[in-house]
Amino acid sequence: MSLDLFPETPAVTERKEPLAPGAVVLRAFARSGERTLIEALESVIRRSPFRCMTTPGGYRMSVAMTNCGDAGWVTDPSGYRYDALDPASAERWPAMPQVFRELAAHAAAEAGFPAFVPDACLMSRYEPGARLSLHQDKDEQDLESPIVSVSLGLPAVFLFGGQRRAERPRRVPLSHGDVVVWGGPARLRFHGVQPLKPGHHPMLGVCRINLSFRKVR
Ligand code: MD6
Ligand code: FE
Repeated sequence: MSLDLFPETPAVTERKEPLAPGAVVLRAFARSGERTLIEALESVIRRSPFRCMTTPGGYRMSVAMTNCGDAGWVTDPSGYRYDALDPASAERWPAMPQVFRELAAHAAAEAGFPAFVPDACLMSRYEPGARLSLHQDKDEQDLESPIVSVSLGLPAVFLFGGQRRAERPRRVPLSHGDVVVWGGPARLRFHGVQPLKPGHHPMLGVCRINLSFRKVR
């Protein structure tokens, strides 16, 4: 019999959970670097703050977004696009912090996608009630590279669907520090986020933040 007098807290144990061919959840993967990650996040949003964008259909998104890296995803009544400039400042998006790039590359490698070099990080802030309806991430020229999606702050239910919108999605609870990677045969799967439940996170307060890394060009 082995006596484990000092078991690790389950919440900080890293584990890998397969979701589908080409898709995996890396539990607690971003926990060890959380402080530097949040400091880097704060420096980005000082220059390019979160803002609620408008969809081409004229709806104001409940999720507030910003970007860092060479290309930033924007939506406005004229459509969706990647743009090198932040429309709010007419300046380039903030550079992608090194800790962001390293985390994304390391997570992708862990998921079986070596040599991932993201050029865009789409940052999303969810307040209670905010949601993201089922969609595909398909505005990128490079569909060979995976999506690396980092969850911080309040927990959420991620919806991971199939290649068709009509396929019933799996409900995947995500907590602070969890990373989801999907690529290869899973790259164009539909996915979304259920309305955020109220709560308070000790580091980020009343919100969830998602970092979504891509290679756009
Ligand atoms: C998530 N986010 O927040 C998943 N997609 O867990 C996304 O799928 C996403 O945050 C496109 C743009 C921004 C996003
Ligand atoms: Fe997405």
